[in-house]
Parts: sequence; structure tokens; C-alpha cells
Amino acid sequence: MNVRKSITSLSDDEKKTFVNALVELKKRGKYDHYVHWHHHVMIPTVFPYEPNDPNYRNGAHRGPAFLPWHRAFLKAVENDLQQIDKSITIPYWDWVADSKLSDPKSAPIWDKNFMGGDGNPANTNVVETGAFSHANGNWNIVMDEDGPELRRSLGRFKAGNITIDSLPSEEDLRLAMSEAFYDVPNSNNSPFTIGFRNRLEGWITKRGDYRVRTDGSQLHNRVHLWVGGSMMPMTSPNDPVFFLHHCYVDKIWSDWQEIQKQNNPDATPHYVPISGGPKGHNLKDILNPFSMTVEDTLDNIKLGIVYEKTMKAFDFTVFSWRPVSPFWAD
Ligand SMILES: [Cu+2]
Repeated sequence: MNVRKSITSLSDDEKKTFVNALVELKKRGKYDHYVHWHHHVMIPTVFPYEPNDPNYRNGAHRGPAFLPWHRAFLKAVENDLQQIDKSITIPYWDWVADSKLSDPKSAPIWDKNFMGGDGNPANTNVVETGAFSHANGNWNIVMDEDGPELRRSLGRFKAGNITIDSLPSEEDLRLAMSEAFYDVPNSNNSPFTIGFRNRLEGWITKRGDYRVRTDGSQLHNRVHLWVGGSMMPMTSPNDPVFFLHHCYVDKIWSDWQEIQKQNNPDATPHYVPISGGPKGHNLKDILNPFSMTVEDTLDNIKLGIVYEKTMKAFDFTVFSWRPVSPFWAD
């Protein structure tokens, strides 16, 4: 069994092994494939008419397969890392814990001996510390894919009157954990599509739920924006923090599945749609470019993965579903 640990449980040696293995995958030309896979599966979303045409649904985002696709992705990358060192598992970044720090920018994840630090605002947000700084010579990003330098702008995202200066809070996580349904029709990214997947992906904003307190994108999406720089476009796996972020997203899903198994056993497999949904998002659909179906990803134990520090069902109040009506929300 592969135990995926919190980054706060890693020894200095484990951190070093993980970082070196990423650099080695980059050297071997493997790493850049990850960026292409993620980029490629997202391409249909560039069309403005995409939400209205079910044939143009993104295979990995804005729909139910968001969590399965990324679980398959993490597994593929972890297999490659283990070719370099068998002891490696992808660690997770508990950004809810970091949201409680007075300065999340100085959290251990951003140490120069681990993921490296913030970008330099005086130098177009280029990351200048750690193994993934371009100047260090080991982390060249393909020019067509947002390169060549890795960039970050921790907590400095601004668009119009929205600033993303905080990480998702424990309260935000509780809203997700208390969702009883995995997804609801139309399984899209509307702020009114209430359900675990859309909540965790981060599309349920203040507009769709009065219980959301912070402006703009939530949970998973919010973290991409908070890190900023290379984590913003479709090529976001260019920043290896992507994998630590998605590992935590996957852990949250795994914890939610466990809670649902206990509280809601009749609703197995705790996934929809079984069929008839958008292409690539149904239970038996293949998660391109992986040779796995949605169904194959649903049980992380079957994939040989367990998470350290599992959240317990009694840590969360599981509400029965209470509709948040769009009629008086906007
Ligand atoms: Cu993401």
C-alpha cells in the first residue's frame, strides 16, 4: 500500500528525494507530457459556446470526471516517480491548515529546499529560489507551454474588484464535506449546481450559496489562483505544486467517500452520472489519455493508495440535501 503523507510529515530526506525525482523526470523528458495531458484534455473549454454543447465538454474539469481524471493522473505520475525511487508517494499540501497561519506564504511548502518560494514581483513573478527556479538550470518550461520560467504570485491575484488573498478555510471545507450528493444535473460549473464535486472544484461561489463568505473562486480553483503565475493557465502542472495541491483534493474526495459509505450506504457508488451524461464523465467512460475508466478510480484502496490522517465521519455534520434556490440568490 502506498501511504500518501502530509508534507508536514516528510523528513528532509524524503523532501529531497521527491524534489530530485521530479527534476529527474524533467530531465528525461517525461514531465512535459504531464503538462500536455492536462492541457490537451482541457482544450475544448476554449470555445465560448462550450457550456451549451454537450459534445464539447472538458474531459477533466467542470464536470463529474474532475475528481476521477485527476486521481488517474496522480497515479500515473506517482508510478513514474517510483521508477526513480520506490519509496516515493506524492505528498499532500493541506492548504486548509495553511489558511490558519498568519503568513501562509512562509509555510514550509515554500521552503527553498522543497517547492521553492514566491515569484519576484519586480521580475515578472519569476520564482528565483529552489530546485524549480529557471536560473538553477533544471526547470525549463517549454516556451509554447507558458515557459521558460516558473512563475508564482502567492496571494496577489486580482481581477476587477476580486482579490484572492486567502486560502480556503476550514469552514469552506466543511461545506464540501457536508454535501450528500456527488453531483446533480446538469453536472456543470454553474454556481447553482450544488453537490460535492462542483463544491470542491470551486465553482459554487457567493452567487450560488449565501453560506460562502469569500469573493470569487472557492476551494480547488481558489488555490490555483492564490498560487498564481504558472498555476493559472491550462498548463498548470508546469508548477510541481500542482501535484501536492491535487493530492490534497484527492484526499478530500477519499475522506468524503468514506463518510458517505458510512452515512449513506444506499447511494453507492457515490458517483453520477452512471450513463447518459456528458462524454467522458459517465461511470464506464475512459479517462483520456489514461487506460482507466471513471469506475476504476472510485476506490483508492484498489489503486493501492491510502492517506495519512483520514478525516473521521464524526468530524463533520452530514446534512440531508437542502436546496439553495437560484430564485432568491441573485
Ligand atoms: Cu487543478
